[in-house]
Amino acid sequence: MSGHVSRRAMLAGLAIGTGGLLSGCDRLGQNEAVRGLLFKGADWNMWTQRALIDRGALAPEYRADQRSRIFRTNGTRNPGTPDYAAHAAAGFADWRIRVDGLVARPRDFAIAELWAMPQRAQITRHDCVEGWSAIGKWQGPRLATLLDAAGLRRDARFLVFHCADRYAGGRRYYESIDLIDAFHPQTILALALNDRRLDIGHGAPARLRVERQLGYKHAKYVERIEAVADLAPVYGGKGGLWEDLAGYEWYAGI
Ligand SMILES: Nc1nc2c(c(=O)[nH]1)N[C@H]1C(S)=C(S)[C@@H](COP(=O)(O)O)O[C@H]1N2
Ligand SMILES: [Mo]
Repeated sequence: MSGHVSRRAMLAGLAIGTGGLLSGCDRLGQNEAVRGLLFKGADWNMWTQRALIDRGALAPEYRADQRSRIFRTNGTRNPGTPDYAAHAAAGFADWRIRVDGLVARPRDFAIAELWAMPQRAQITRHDCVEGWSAIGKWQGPRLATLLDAAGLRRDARFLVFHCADRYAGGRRYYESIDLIDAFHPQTILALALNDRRLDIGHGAPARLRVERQLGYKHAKYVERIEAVADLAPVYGGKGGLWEDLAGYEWYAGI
């Protein structure tokens, strides 16, 4: 009820009205407007405030010499469809990532356009729920740059990543994140791993990096990013293929 409304307002204010606020947790508390949004509502308890501030914190970053010698692949290692094979053969020159749903200007991004955007590189540790980790350097534009270009609407609350690969029964791999993760400074659409263009195994031509969460959230083979108000009507309704099929947590914080 009112809790729901103020949470939405807070997310909209943080993510859209004040882009960049989440780049540091001390700045978060220093801004008058945000402090008002966060701390004045009677329905906001201390736990919620702490949780939100924590969500803006950065994942640890590592030195180049700490990178894993082998960064294994997991899940789909090649979507294997004729369409994907044709794109791969053409070096993904015609691949487009569609950004649509609750945006003012739905649009397609070519991979070359993503390379032309300001890039962020980060050396982070990937943690898979199956019990393996690897440290690698990821590079690409911030997701925020695409969302700003498309004009995210104020009623948007989640971003759904539709992938090119399908699992048994023709179910598409998909994942979703909220606006805090969407505008987190380390959330990028990675185009390169360890200074090389992403290979097919790691999700070419573009895959999500959402560094505060487990591996299955990092959607590979992204072909569409849809802004929605509610996850219930999307595929199985739980916000991701493994959430739908295997009961994985939607928020897989690490
Ligand atoms: N499209 C798609 N994305 C995916 C998966 C997948 O099967 N399909 N597997 C997920 C899982 S469980 C993990 S651990 C990582 C593995 O990424 P990597 O292959 O680059 O190591 O991708 C995630 N993203
Ligand atoms: Mo995983």
